[in-house]
Amino acid sequence: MRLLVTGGAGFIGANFTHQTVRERPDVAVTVLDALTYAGDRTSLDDVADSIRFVEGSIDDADLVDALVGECDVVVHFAAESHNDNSLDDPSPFVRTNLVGTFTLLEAVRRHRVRFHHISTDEVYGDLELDDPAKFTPETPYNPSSPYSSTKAGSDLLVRAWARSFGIEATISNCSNNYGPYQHVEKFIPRQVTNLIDGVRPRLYGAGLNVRDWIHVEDHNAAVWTILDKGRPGETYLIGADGETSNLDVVRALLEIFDLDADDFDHVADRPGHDLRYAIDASKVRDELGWTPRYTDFRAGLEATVRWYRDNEAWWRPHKAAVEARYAATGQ
Ligand code: NAD
Ligand code: TDX
Repeated sequence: MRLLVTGGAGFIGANFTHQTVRERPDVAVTVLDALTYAGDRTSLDDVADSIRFVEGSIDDADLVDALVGECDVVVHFAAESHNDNSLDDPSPFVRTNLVGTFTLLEAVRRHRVRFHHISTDEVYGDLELDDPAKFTPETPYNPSSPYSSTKAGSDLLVRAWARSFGIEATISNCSNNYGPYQHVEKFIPRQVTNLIDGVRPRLYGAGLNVRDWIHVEDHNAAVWTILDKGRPGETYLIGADGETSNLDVVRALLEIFDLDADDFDHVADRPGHDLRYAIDASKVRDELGWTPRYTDFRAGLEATVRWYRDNEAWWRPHKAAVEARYAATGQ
């Protein structure tokens, strides 16, 4: 199989590329990545000899047409992915998440290759803390931020291209990922690297917001399950029953660092901050037989802390710029 992975120098895409090289020796991987501030070529150092890397943007129609024409399957991770950045400047989100996805879909339509679109649970908006409900594939779309609205728009483009043009596409909407190679702008790596630097963790608002954490290896294993067994035209929700409040995540990290449970600061809340996400993953579990392996969140956090301790050379170059951006919003 010739596989085109967009966004393979980012967090989830790099882990997906590692997993694919490790477990699927029959797959020839080409990574297309624009190496934005969030992309890091060194995340692929360990597999550099086993893949082809192309630096370029998914909204470059000629480049995308040529690369899609040479592959059998596209897995589309590339996106602007950070909510806080989307509140500061939505324009790259529209360009990459909407126009970039459109550009890929047009190439897929011309070349009739299989397409898997990576999306997020944030397209469904948020849930109340005490609501027993979880997101299902039938939950109406109700995105809150420029990020999640552009992801929602990209999902709708994929659905329309599948229905109107008959492209062979699947979509997965996953909950919050954690693990190695996650950019230090994101919640868990930001607090871990702050703690390594002796800086107190920063909680937006009261910290009661709930995220449904899944290890990135489990997300990517589910993506492979969908590539192997998923039905064209279908949407699959991926999650591992990992609902945890931000406050509890910070308290767990403080314990791992042997610090007092109150050694953190409350900072300005995110405007429009989604309260709670929760995924009902029964379709991918029951119909396709996927099960998560990293179900001990505390053990996963400890392993992630070890990874950031052991890989300071990877994250250190990004840390100061990220903190300068947060300082500007009092966060
Ligand atoms: P990331 O920001 O770490 O990586 C994004 C990658 O895309 C980077 O390598 C970047 O250089 C690349 N990129 C950005 N614009 C591009 C463009 N125009 N052309 C080519 N490459 C471009 O993001 P991530 O956390 O790895 O997320 C990957 C995908 O998974 C996204 O589609 C995101 O919406 C989705 N997702 C993420 C999570 C999560 O918790 N991180 C959860 C569910 C879904
Ligand atoms: O310093 C912080 N303090 C804090 O309390 C940061 C950076 C975040 N937070 C909060 C905001 C959220 O409630 O932590 C939670 C997680 O924040 P992010 O890591 O920014 O993730 P989130 O906004 O939930 O979105 C993530 O999951 C869904 C990814 O970034 C998206 O790409 C994915 O679609």
